[in-house]
This record gives sequence, structure tokens and C-alpha cells, in this order.
Amino acid sequence: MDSRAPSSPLQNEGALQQPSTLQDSPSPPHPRGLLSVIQRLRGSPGQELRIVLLGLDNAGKTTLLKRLASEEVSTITPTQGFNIKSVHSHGFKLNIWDIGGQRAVRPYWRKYLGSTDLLIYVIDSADQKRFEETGQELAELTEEESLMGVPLLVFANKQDLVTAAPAAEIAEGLSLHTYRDREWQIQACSALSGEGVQPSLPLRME
Ligand SMILES: Nc1nc2c(ncn2[C@@H]2O[C@H](COP(=O)(O)OP(=O)(O)OP(=O)(O)O)[C@@H](O)[C@H]2O)c(=O)[nH]1
Ligand SMILES: [Mg+2]
Repeated sequence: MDSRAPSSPLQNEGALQQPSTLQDSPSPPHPRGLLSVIQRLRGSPGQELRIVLLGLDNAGKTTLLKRLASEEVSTITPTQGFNIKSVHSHGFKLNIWDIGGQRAVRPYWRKYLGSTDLLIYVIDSADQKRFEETGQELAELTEEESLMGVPLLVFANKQDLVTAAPAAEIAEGLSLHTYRDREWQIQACSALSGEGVQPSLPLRME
């Protein structure tokens, strides 16, 4: 299998492990992917979670949202405001907010951050020219008071493209290992094909 295959999480990726824990245990025994994150957020199922999807324009946020909602992903246009979908998954009601990422609307991101249980940050892994820009936006977000301690799931999207950077490289570029005050995970995926979006391993409730 190609080492960039989206469904196989990379070595450095932990299931919301703190970096120090990651070093101690490079292969944590947790399930991978979105649901593993959610399960670790809340001890028991049956709860409602607010999830906010952010990232630069064209990163694939709306495609990801539609994937998560098991909808058709072939006719997606840039988001001017926001989309919201509620997805029921394994006993959880996930209220997922997908906010437009164009530069002009990024100042409005802040309006959507309150009471967020999980921040999903989506990156176009093939858009190397904008890695610095997306890193800057993420860095600013993590400074926001309303996101203090909120777990972060980064999707290294568009892994189906041959020019996509591996998730480990993106994690390095974002300096995720320096985060001390929040749990984080990076997941390689292709929202277009669906690979890596849903957990690929059997679920385990914690
Ligand atoms: N090859 C490839 N293309 C993708 C993938 N995900 C999304 N795209 C394409 O990228 C383009 C932008 O996707 P969107 O989902 O609209 O991106 P967005 O982040 O919602 O963009 P804004 O709404 O402008 O913030 C579309 O043409 C998608 O088909 C992927 O995993 N692989
Ligand atoms: Mg969109």
C-alpha cells in the first residue's frame, strides 16, 4: 500500500494523545478517526456535540461535511456563509458547522466558536503554496479564548492527489507537537473518495 494511503494513520498521529504521551507510546491502543476522537471527548454515548469545521477556502470542508452526512459530494460550490448538519453516529448527535474559508469571511469564524466540543481543521495537503497561510490561521485560532483546551482534529485532506504532502509532514509544519494545552490528532484523508474520513478500525467505547 502506498505510504500516503489515506486510510492508514501515520506514525506520529495519536488518538488525541498529548505529545508527551505520544513519545512514550508511538502506537497508542486507541481506535483512530473521528469517532475515536468523539468517544474520548465524552465518556458515554447519547450526547450532543458541537463540531466546527474550519480551514482555508478550497480545503474540502463542505465535501467532508457531506461525506460525514453520507451525501453526494460531486456538486459542491464555495461556501459563502455556513452549512450545518446534524449527524447521528453511534449514539451521538453531532451538530457539525461548516464555515466558509475565503479570506473575506475568515474574520467571522470567531462568531461560531462558542461552546465548541471539537475543532476540525481541514487542510488541502496538495496546496503547498498556502501551507504557511493555513498554519497562520490555525495558530491564530488556537489563541482564541473560546477554544481554550478544545481538542483539535486536523484532516490532511486530498491525499488522493499525487502532490499531496504526507500528514506527518503537515503535522510538523503546523508544529502540532508543541501544543501543550490541548489534545490533537491528525488524520490523512480524502473527502472526495471518503478514505480516512470514517474510522477504519473497529470501534471501542471507552
Ligand atoms: N482531489 C480532491 N479534491 C477534493 C477533496 N476534497 C474536496 N475536494 C475538492 O476541492 C474543492 C473545494 O472543496 P470544498 O468542499 O468546496 O472546499 P471548502 O473548504 O468547503 O471551501 P470554502 O467553502 O470556499 O471554504 C472542490 O472542487 C472539491 O471537489 C479531496 O479529498 N480530493
Ligand atoms: Mg465550503
